[in-house]
Amino acid sequence: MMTYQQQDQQAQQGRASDVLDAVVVGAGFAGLYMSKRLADLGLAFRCFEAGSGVGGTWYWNRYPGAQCDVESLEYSYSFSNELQQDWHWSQRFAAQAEILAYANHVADRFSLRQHVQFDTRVLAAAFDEAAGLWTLTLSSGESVRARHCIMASGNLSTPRVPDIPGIETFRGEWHHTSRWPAAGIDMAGKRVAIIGTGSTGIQMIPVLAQSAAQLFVFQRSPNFVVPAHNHALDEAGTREYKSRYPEIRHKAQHSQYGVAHLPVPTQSALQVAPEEREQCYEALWQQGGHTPFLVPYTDLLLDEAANHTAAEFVRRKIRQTVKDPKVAELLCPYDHPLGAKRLCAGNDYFETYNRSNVTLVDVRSAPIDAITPEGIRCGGVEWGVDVILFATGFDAMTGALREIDIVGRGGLRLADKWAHGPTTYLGLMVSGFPNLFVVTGPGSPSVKSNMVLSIEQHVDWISTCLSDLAQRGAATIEPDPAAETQWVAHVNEIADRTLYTKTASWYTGANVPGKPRVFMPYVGGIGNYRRICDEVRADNYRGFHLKSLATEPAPLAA
Ligand code: NA7
Repeated sequence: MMTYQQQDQQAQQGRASDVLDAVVVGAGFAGLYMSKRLADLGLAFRCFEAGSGVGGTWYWNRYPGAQCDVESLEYSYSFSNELQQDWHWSQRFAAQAEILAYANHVADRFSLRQHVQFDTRVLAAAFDEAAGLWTLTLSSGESVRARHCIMASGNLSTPRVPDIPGIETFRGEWHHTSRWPAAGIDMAGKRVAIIGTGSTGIQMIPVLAQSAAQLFVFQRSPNFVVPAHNHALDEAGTREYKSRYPEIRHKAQHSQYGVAHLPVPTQSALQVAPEEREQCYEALWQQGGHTPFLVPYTDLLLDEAANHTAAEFVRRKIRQTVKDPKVAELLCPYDHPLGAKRLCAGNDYFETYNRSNVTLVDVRSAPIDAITPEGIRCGGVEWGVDVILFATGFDAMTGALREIDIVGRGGLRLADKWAHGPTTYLGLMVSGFPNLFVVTGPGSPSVKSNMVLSIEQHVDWISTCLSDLAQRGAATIEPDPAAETQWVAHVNEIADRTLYTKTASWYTGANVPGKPRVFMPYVGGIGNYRRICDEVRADNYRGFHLKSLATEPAPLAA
């Protein structure tokens, strides 16, 4: 296809030849596949990545125990059959190092590294309405201009260290789990504190307990954890699975969560006899993994009484596993329905609290007052430690976009537009910000789905859209404000039927002080979502405005 550069030249609009067709921000799974598609289209583009390597989440989150909670054979690209047949996954749930190796393999296999400028953070992006171009300011001091700006900057890429007084006085070392030093941390013989018991803390705690002399777990809110039951994948099983990949991927792409192996529930948890329900939960507990536990019944995430049956089952498991009844009770979550916060998958998580070198510190009843030179002080008690690890989460979904000063049409700042919560059309684009695409943005299934498949779906949609724009000679695409408003209402309406919106979590922005409380992902199912995106495109980009190179509006669907 003819690139925009060529079209511009042909149109003799006198634009500078340094104008790119597109820039991609981030070289994680989204940025890599986006780069592949742009290269296939023959477009002129660059990808900018703050890290020194590819992999995004899996580049940054190298803390001990880091592991995916979606099965490896599903949490992988589907766009190349050769790739999915050739790559060998060793574990049911791959560990960080293996997923990072996979991302590097993909980068090499498809010659993607040449497009990426590493160690380069995008600081600002401003839209020049007259030229129809984005100008990006980079940490290297350079700036680049491009027709399209594609944010592949991730949903969980802005780490959050809580504002606890005294951190600068601490004599030991401290780290956020998502900024783990490349050389690792020697825990041997050390007194280690971990603050936070979300997915990250739950993965790390059992591993840390094996090397630290003493491990102090500072828990504010307990979480529901089901066993991962990770294991090595056997060759025959993998071969058989791979032989069915086309059918499996198709099923996943049209499912609720983007995971093919989950059964579709047919009955309410309240319709079945208690003994039968218990057997069902027990079987899921033995099977392991977090997603199956969310879907045995139709209403676990819709009805509090139904949810209570599963929550009670897990609380019973905690009490059976943890020997000290007081510790067991502290580990039992009561403040949210099971699954309304991310349901965690653990490896011997509750068992770890039976170790003599592990102490659970309840910072709900006695919050952390300060970090001192020697450790952490809670409710007047000082816990002396050598290392503090912050497993305190992320400014999720909007954080990475908020870190970039994004200015759209008429000087509109994205931060201002989103002051009361993110609004998008389809989670893909924002009105007032022409040609700015967000891969797995708020308002799309994103974190409530198998991220790799959702990334592929968005990247495919964006790539097709860019081809369509070029073919029509359209220079810009931008959502209509009314279409955006309707989409946001639709996302909220679906979310409001669930228990997600009744729970303070990072899905709702509740973990970041001052962040607006809005449930951000689309939970209507990734199959439905894909259908809607395809229909919008087939219906002549319904709800979008396309404008031609000559700045005249191109014919549009209403
Ligand atoms: P999460 O799930 O946001 O967990 C953060 C944890 O840190 C959570 O237990 C918080 O307790 C705790 N926290 C945060 N601030 C504080 C302070 N000031 N004091 C004590 N405890 C605190 O982040 P993760 O990294 O574990 O997981 C993020 C996602 O990554 C995960 O869901 C997967 O999708 C992958 P709180 O619950 O706020 O009381």
